[in-house]
Amino acid sequence: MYFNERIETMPVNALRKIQSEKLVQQLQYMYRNQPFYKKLWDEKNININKIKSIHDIQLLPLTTKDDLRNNYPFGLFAAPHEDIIRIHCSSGSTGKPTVVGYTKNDLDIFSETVARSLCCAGAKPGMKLHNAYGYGLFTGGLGLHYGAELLGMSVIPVSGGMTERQIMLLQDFGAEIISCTPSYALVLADKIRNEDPRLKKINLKYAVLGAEPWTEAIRKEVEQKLGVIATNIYGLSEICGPGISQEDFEEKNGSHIWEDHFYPEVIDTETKQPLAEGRDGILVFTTLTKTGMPLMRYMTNDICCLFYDKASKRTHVKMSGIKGRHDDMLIIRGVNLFHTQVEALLEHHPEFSNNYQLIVERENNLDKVTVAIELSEYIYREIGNSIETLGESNLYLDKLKHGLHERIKSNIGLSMDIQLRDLSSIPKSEGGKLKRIVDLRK
Ligand code: DLL
Repeated sequence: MYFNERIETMPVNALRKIQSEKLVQQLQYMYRNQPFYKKLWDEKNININKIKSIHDIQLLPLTTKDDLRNNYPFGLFAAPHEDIIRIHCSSGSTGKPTVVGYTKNDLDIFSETVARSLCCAGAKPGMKLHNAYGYGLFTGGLGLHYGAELLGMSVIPVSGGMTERQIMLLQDFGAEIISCTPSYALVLADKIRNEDPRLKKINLKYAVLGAEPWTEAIRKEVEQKLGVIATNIYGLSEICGPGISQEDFEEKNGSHIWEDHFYPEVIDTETKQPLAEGRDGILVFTTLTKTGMPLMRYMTNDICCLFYDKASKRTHVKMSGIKGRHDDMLIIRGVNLFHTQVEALLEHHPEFSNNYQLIVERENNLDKVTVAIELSEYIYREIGNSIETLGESNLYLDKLKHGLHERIKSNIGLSMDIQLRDLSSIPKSEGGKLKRIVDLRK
């Protein structure tokens, strides 16, 4: 039931003591090894020696995704390069990703917190995990993989896609637990139910779902269609990866944050001041034990609230589901996407104007993005007429569309439909501003 019972059920006061001790050590380590933080704290006249308790953390400035971007790729690494034994990335808001370096110490923490999360989700040593999170730069695949191995499970590292093969493996290998995004769980469920309505050949009991926001309605649907208990796993690569927090399979009312490693706060979106339990705001994390790339008060931009659940088996604070974003990041089929990433790919392509819009829809339980983009003026010399008049079947326009589709796919990893539009045809809102994202999902 627990992976680390002593820590997971530790009284909150004892947890605070550990957090304070770890914070003091982490601050000293960061000051010595991360020139970015040394400069920041020196400039703000912050004497880290005066910070003795976790309650003093609010004296320290916040870290943002911009800070990571400005230090791309390795500027925030605290350990020497020979000690960085793995690198992961997630989407940045421009063409460049956000980079995270892990030491052996960090990967041990990563595996431990994922092992705790899997237990919390219902897993036991000896069970099989069908891991359908993507393996690669994304932290989902490898993160779940090593945590499950540490717990003593056998891992089936299927990764994403190839749905038919996934179903065959689920039927033949009899995995009890699946990990994937909630939207992919629904895709699998629908396919399985078409062939095997009574789930006779499927042995799944639990689903560990995350990497994108989901709702109670989706939980019900996955549970009913796959015959599982579905719980939420949350995380972000900047702080570690999946398993920063996890829901208990019997409680299903918020995810425990493993606070002895990741200290959470929720701050007001305007004042950036800490909010009390139960109030929604921006989730902020401090790593207390990392050595590869520790971060102090990192703004995740995820909106949620924190609360202590006295009726829970574990003492660690819970977070609600993610209720939105404070920035304009989209999550499409588990891939984080900023519209500015598409914008960066339009540079040096004078055929396109700067007027573009991402239209997000849901089709068969999967998100679909269409890029509507206006052509630039000079193109009309090539095609001689408006797109409206030419219609769809124009070789030159087809080539343009195909080129952009391929550029987006190979840079961002998502296949998007391209809709070419005539100049000034995308409606602007009041004030002449073009709405970059039109989200038509429910
Ligand atoms: O998505 C890590 C992960 C992998 C979590 C597998 C869970 C399972 P990133 O690619 O860095 O890392 O994206 C992090 O995804 O800030 C949230 O906006 C969103 N996110 C992650 N988990 C959840 C969740 C991984 N359970 C960003 N609910 C985060 C809602 C989630 N949003």
